[in-house]
Amino acid sequence: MSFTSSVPLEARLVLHWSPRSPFVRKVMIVLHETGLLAEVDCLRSVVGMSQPNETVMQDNPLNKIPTLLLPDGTALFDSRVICEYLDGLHDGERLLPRERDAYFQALTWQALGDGFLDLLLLWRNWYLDRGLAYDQAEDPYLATFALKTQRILAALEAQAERLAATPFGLGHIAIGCALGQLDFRWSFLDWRARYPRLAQWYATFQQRPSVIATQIRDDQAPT
Ligand SMILES: N[C@@H](CCC(=O)N[C@@H](CS)C(=O)NCC(=O)O)C(=O)O
Repeated sequence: MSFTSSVPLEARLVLHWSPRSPFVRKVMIVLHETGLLAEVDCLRSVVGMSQPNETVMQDNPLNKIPTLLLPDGTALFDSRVICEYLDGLHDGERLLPRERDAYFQALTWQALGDGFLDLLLLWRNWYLDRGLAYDQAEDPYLATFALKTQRILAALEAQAERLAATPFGLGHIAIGCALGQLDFRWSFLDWRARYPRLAQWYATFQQRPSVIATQIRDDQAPT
């Protein structure tokens, strides 16, 4: 992988990328885990819910990253599609298992992790845009974001042992990226004390080289 600010050569994969996007991080973890990192050029792309990016939108009308460009110009999105595509390009252990029950378990965990991320991004935009405190109880949206967060964490706490006992895969990656986002933007929530088994699973997740190599960071690109 190399990082570039111009449109790269053909015959390589190009990823609309940001170091502060947890959905991009899913793809980056998959690239590390599968040994495909060297096949991809990362194009720093700044997007936001109120920040359309013409270059990204030419490839993905949703204005979202990650978006992956194949050598023939085909654009793949979203992170779920990209991760599954990459998982078909390597000979190692699959991150999306082929066995039916395990496959649907992984997809459901991925849906939970991705849904949690969607919630966290919406929640932050909601209170910052309105100049509110994140937990202003009179705002029904903020109260519901907070409630759903506790319910998601409680659901994950109940599944922590199962997560630990299941071979590492895309479901783990999505959930780990959501918890990483919680630490990155919501460190004041201190969720570990209330959900110790999940915290234990997450501590193990954090030790993987692919996870260490893809820490979310704010590069201060203008928003
Ligand atoms: N479901 C999408 C979500 C991607 C997403 O929301 N990405 C954010 C950055 S973390 C984004 O592109 N936001 C810009 C926008 O919503 O216009 C995925 O899994 O890739």
